[in-house]
Amino acid sequence: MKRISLTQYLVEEQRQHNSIPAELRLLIEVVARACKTISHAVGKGALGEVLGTAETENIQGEVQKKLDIISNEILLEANEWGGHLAAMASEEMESIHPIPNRYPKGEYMLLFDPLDGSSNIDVNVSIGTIFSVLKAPEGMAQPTEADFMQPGTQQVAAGYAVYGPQTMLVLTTGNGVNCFTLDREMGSWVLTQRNMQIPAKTKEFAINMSNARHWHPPVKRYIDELLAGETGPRGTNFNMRWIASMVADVHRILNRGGVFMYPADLRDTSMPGKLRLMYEANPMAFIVEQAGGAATDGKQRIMDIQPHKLHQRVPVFLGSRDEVAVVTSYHQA
Ligand code: AHM
Ligand code: MG
Repeated sequence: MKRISLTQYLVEEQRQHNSIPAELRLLIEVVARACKTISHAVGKGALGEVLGTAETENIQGEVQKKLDIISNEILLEANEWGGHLAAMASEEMESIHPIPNRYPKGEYMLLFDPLDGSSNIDVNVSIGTIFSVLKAPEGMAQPTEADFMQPGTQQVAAGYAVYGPQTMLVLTTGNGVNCFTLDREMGSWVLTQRNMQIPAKTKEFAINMSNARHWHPPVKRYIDELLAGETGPRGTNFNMRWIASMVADVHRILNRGGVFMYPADLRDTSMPGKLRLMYEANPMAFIVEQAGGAATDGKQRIMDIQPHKLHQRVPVFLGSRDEVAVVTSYHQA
């Protein structure tokens, strides 16, 4: 088998479709390199003294794990000096991270959830890194938080790395979705799946069932119908999976279909859902749509949402097109 590296893929993509300018290519390569470093830290586990809780909380008041902080640092340091970025924003930092004045600035802005699925770190279950790339407004000396308030449709690239039995990088630049596997011995990313496609139909769903008593009626109706099986209104049996790492759940759905849900619920109307629009929902929505799936917040396409703050949360329904359409239609009824 002829091996195509991430670098070769990006160069050829640029030649054929002119879709990846040199600066964006550098950005993607730097992020991929940082993910390699994070993968290495994750793989060391207790031997690298990276497990357990740090003494700090992040902006959303969540206790940070050591690996949350380490991964955040790795991504910041890797991306600061290359000249490809104007600013960064992270789920783990209260405000945006401007590029220090000692370095040249570029035209892109990078957003990331450095380590998604934190509750799985210490139990050796798959976790990941999610990232999203926006363009900085032209002529800006120093981007502000307001410059990040762009809907997901403005993303020029998005991806995630999943740290599981294998480390993989899934990437879109708006021209389909491709998957690279980390060759741990060689230290290189090798193209292993081209043009991933999510089947439109599925019989598998993913939701945290322990929140069922808090759900709004449309979600309750939808899940009740799936659970009713072949004698219910859907006339078929559905299976359930919930890994509690969005990256791993989405990766399964990209490979064999399914619908992933993290809805808002009755507990707190001021905090709709758990997942964050800018670091989780938007990049995953971009990837899922590029693979032929759909992503809504129950009412509208996630990528059409106009953000109003950096750490905004949204309800998420994404995956196989037909199922996302059903659960979304129940919210409209
Ligand atoms: P995190 O970014 O703090 O790790 O939280 C996001 C994660 C998602 O990866 C996952 O889908 C969800 O939280 C799991 O939530 P729950 O613990 O309610 O099942
Ligand atoms: Mg997360």
